[in-house]
Order: sequence, then C-alpha cells, then structure tokens
Amino acid sequence: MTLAMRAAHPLPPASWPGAVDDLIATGAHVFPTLLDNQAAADLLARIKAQRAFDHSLFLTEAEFDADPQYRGVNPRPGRNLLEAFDADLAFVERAPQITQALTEVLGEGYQIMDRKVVCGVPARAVPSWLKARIEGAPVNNLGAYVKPEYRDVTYFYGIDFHQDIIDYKDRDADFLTLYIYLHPVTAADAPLFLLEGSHALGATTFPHALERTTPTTWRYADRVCAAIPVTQRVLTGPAGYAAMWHPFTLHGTQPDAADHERISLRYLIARKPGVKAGIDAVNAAINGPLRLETTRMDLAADGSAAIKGNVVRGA
Ligand SMILES: O=C(O)CCC(=O)C(=O)O
Repeated sequence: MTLAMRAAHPLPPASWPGAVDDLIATGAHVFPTLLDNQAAADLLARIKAQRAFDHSLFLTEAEFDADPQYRGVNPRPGRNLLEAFDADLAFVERAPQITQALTEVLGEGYQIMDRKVVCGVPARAVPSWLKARIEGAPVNNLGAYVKPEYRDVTYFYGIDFHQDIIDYKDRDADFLTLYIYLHPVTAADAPLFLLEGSHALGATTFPHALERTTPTTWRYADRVCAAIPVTQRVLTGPAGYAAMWHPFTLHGTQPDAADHERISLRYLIARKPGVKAGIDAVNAAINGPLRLETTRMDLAADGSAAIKGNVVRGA
C-alpha cells in the first residue's frame, strides 16, 4: 500500500479487533468461535428432509439437449430454498461474533444481498453423461443440468479459483462473502481452498494466472505487471465453522470426493451506501483495480463454458 492510497481513506481505530486486520493481511477472516452447532445440525436436517441430493436432481441428457439453459439457473427471490427457513437462520444472522465482525467491516446497517444453500454434489450423484461433458471445465456450477424445480439451491462439482466480484462487473468491493458449514467438512468434502493474500492485487479477470510454487504456495500474477506469492489455506472444520472473505480473495473447490453431499450456507453482505467502515481501510491496502468491466473470459455468448482448464483440481 502506498502512503497516498492510505491517506485517502480513514485509518482504522486502534480498538478494531481481528476482522479488519485479518482482511487487510490475508483477505479473509476465519471466525475463532464456532456458531451454534446444534442449530446448524437442525437446519441441515430440515434441508435434507426437503431434498434428496442424488441423481434425481438432474435432467436426462435428452431433456437437457432439448433446451439448454445456462443462465438464470441459480436461486433468486421467489425460488430460494432458504426462504422457507428464515427463523432457522438466527444462529448465523444474530450470532454476536457475526454481527460484531460485520459491523466492524461493513458498518452499521449492513445489508444481506444474497443468501442461499450451496451443495457440493458427490461424484456418485452426477450422471455419467454429465461428468463426461464437464470434465476439465473451470466452473462446474451444475444449475444448467438440474431440474428447474431444484434450482432453489446452487450445486457445484468444484469451481476453479475465482473472486466473488466475478458476478459483479463495474461494482466496487463493498461487500463480503460469509460461508458457513452445516456439518463437519474434511478434506474429502469439497472444502473451500482459499489463497491468502490474493486480494492484494485487486480485481483481476477470470481465469486467473496461477502457478504452483510449493504444495501450499502459488505465484499469482495480474497479467499486467505484478505478481505476488500467496498461501493456500484449506478450510476444514466442524459444523458451525464460519469464514468470510473479501470479493477479491481467490478461492475454489475440488469436486466432492466423499460419498455424501456437502451442504453450506453462502451469504453476500454489503455495506449500506454512504457508510464509512473498515472495508475502506481494507480496500485502501489493495494495490490494483478496485472494480472491473470484464470480470470473466471463460463463457460463450449463451453462458456455456468456452474454455477448459482447472487449477484448483491440481491443488
Ligand atoms: O461451495 C462451493 O463448492 C464453491 C462456493 C464458491 O466458491 C462460491 O460460491 O463462490
């Protein structure tokens, strides 16, 4: 960070506890205290009572080919499984460690932009015709192949390292992602792989220029002039594990290698317009673009994958 950049933004007060400091240093904050794991287990049981996370989720190949739809296949208002579980989300949304950290980073009156269930689909549930089609693709969001009535959840079979600003071209980094595990997540359950320090290059276009340097470190380049070393952190943990990250922090998942699905909650939470908050100090520490017109270059005009290649699978 340059002095000029720093001077344009408020310095954090000395009393700011961990979240802002962690976001400046690493681009992420893993909550040291777990959320109520019984509440997480209860919500998980209610979600599983509504849905079989198996092959019955998917269209047949012929059904898919009759009318391929690659866009508009994620949850949206009116088609979001979490809408039925508003009261069950208090263990997240009212947890003191969450509200305190969000207020530190995003200020008073922060707003939930999006909240949804994310499923890491286990290999055994993905039809073989579909596995063959998506092999080697960078973004395996399976929404296009799921029956329309089940598109109230986002289904992944792994996704390469990406920034969450990818879905928000021309938007400032005024939001965070909050991610919660509803059951224990081990290395076999498609845990999040996070590249600590990667936010520091600012917004860059997907797919990202990454070269592995050691089993746990990468060289990350912005394709213009800068390259930095970043450290891989695999987020494994018990039910109630919570982490949040900056929209420029690279993260991804491998396909779910377990015989069961991984179910998580994913929130996007934004500062209220005009409010000054810790995110200003986090953004002031970034040496790179703070918004992008082109956030991705991997899709064809219809939204289908136009390239192959997936770095996180080799992590
Ligand atoms: O849950 C996953 O497998 C990937 C989630 C993710 O990276 C995202 O939603 O941005």
